[in-house]
Amino acid sequence: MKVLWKRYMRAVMILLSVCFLVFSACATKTALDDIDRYGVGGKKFSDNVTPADQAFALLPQQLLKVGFVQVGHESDWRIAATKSCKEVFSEENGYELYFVDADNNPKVQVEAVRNFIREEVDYIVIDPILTTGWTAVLKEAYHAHIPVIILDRTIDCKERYYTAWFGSDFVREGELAGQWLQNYLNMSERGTETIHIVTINGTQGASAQLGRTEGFARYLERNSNWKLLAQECGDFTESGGRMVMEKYLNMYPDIDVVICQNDNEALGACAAMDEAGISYGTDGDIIVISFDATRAGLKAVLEGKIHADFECNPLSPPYAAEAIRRLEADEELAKKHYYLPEDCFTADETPMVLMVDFESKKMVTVTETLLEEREY
Ligand code: GYE
Repeated sequence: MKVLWKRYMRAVMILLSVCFLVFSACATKTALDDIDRYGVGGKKFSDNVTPADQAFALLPQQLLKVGFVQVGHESDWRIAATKSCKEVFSEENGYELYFVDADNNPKVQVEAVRNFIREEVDYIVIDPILTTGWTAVLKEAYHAHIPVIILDRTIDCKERYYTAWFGSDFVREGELAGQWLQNYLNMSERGTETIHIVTINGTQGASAQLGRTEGFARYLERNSNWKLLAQECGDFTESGGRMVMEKYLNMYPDIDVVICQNDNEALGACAAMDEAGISYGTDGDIIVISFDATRAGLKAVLEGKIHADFECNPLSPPYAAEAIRRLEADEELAKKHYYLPEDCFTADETPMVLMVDFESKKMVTVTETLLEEREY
């Protein structure tokens, strides 16, 4: 209702201004003479453009207020997502952006959303830290008639309380990693050997952590020779990855595989192995698997430090902007949930073809050119 009222008031204001400008145009004739056949900034109007159209073009554009609450700045992936958000929701593009970096604190996220509601923003965009804790505040946004768009991680909340979600299939990412490892071990004739695995998990309770763990666990179940020694949280950070790996290296002398739930954790784990003098990577003893496929991660793939990297696309803000554009034009969104396109990477020159849920996916070979052209 409030949204409709705001739109109604905006339309009335625009109509009044147009009437005023058209009236002045007719009265003085000179005001619009210069733009008779040319719009603002020299843009040519077509011959049948009316004075009202020309007057409309002169009106200041009203900015759409968008409140965006980000997880934090824990990883390269996150920094790429924030950059994309700021580029997309710029003043130039017609937005007034209220941006909050929650520094990985779920309470700050909920408070930020409450402030957005108080500020009466037009849209709220949330990249949630955790799946839980959203229902109450999203109900408030719903009753204030502010559409909410969720990006990246998912939330546990009734679907009616948000308009759309754009992100990744985290379970599938975990499954792809599991299948890659299974094929790789078979190809290296280690398919029946006992394989000792450690994992460095992302932030506990984030859907990216839950999904990747669940997907990989399906392959742990299928391969009874795989032994999961430990899984601890590295919080999606480089320092977290390094700390957990240092601990693992002290506790387990026989690690075969380390699964890092993002590139920054993987880079931290590599640093810990370098320091301990442990060999890893394509020419070493420990197999390293990672997620995200940021430029830093793919560089480590090219250097042979990381064996396989499973992409997670951070560029969801343009999708949120497109959703907002459609909502502003009173168009329906075709779906509630949208998955972003993603690839899997190795340095192999003859890349493996993975098959999950009857869908095949050819892995992409990382090259110098690919790195140079990578957006994030
Ligand atoms: O993998 C990690 C980031 O939610 C998918 O969060 C995202 C994860 C991503 O910090 O690097």
